[in-house]
Amino acid sequence: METVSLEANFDAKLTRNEMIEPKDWMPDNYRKHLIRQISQHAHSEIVGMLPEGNWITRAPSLRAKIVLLAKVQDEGGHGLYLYTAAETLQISREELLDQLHTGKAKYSSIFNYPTLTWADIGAVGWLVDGAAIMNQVMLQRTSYGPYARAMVRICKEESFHQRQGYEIMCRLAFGSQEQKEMAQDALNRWWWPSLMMFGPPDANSPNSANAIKWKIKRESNDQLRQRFVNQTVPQAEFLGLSVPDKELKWNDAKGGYDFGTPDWNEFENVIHGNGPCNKERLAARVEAHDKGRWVREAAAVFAAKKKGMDKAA
Ligand code: FAQ
Repeated sequence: METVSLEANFDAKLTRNEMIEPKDWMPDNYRKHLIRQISQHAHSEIVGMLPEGNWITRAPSLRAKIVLLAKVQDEGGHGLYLYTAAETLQISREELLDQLHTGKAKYSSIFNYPTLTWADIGAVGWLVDGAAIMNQVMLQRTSYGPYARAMVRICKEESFHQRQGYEIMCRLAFGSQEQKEMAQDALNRWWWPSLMMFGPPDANSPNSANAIKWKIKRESNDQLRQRFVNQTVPQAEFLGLSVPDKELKWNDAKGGYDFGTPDWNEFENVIHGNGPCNKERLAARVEAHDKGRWVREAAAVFAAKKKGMDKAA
């Protein structure tokens, strides 16, 4: 088929809201856009295990430890689904990981902030997973089949993650004065970075036009950020905590909250490698990858031997 009719066919599929599958023809820029977004998303899940993993040995009860362990393992699983989805776009796992380890590929800005207290684990579950779900619900209807199907599974687990975080916040906010102060301090530090997770304002988002045109993103960065604020402020009120934003106020006319502007200079710094924990996070991933080399080699040798034995049988 001629490229023109291939492209017309691709556009028609998008118009009919049909999914694009790995064997379908797709424009090269669509493929590259997806590799960028899906791999960034996968890296975020894997790097996102680090700030929470930091607290597994210090969880305040056996129950809290088991729940956190399960959550962190889920994040690892999400990373694997997403790497697999990205691999269907003609790029290898090695190449994707190399892009992360050399700093060529980004991962979510949020994971470059430290988890200083147990309340931070509550805030990460409540706010970070809350923001992640807000973004990922629309991605269940993204136009690329393997990505959309991965998101369906991921969203189910993220809901549990958000609830476990809110449960920790409830315990602290309704606990002793000192615990309530810890919860407030965590909210103060995680609020603005959570708003930054949605990406730059629409007017400064270079990838959004194509993402919307190709139905990769169904809603814009600002729309999702607004919905997150509308949903989360009443949850903070229920906890008796105050959102650290002097400009926050309900706006009847728009049926949502007005809120202040995140520090976009800080955001730019963080996504360009200069946040509080960027170097530590990347070094931890590179070290884990190097230390896991013997496992990958042993698995490859075992798989090759098994293939040989199966052939001989
Ligand atoms: N951090 O033109 P846009 C989770 C970059 S999963 C870092 O608006 P786009 C689960 C962007 O890449 C969290 N970089 O880009 C969990 C681009 O640079 P590039 C991850 C960011 O793609 C919870 C440039 O800025 N979720 O948390 C960020 O249209 C707890 C211009 O931006 C996803 O990845 C940022 N926040 O929109 C795990 C969801 N924002 O690539 C463990 C899928 C923007 O051109 C514990 N991704 N940039 O060099 C998306 O929906 C989109 O990619 C956005 C960005 C919304 C993140």
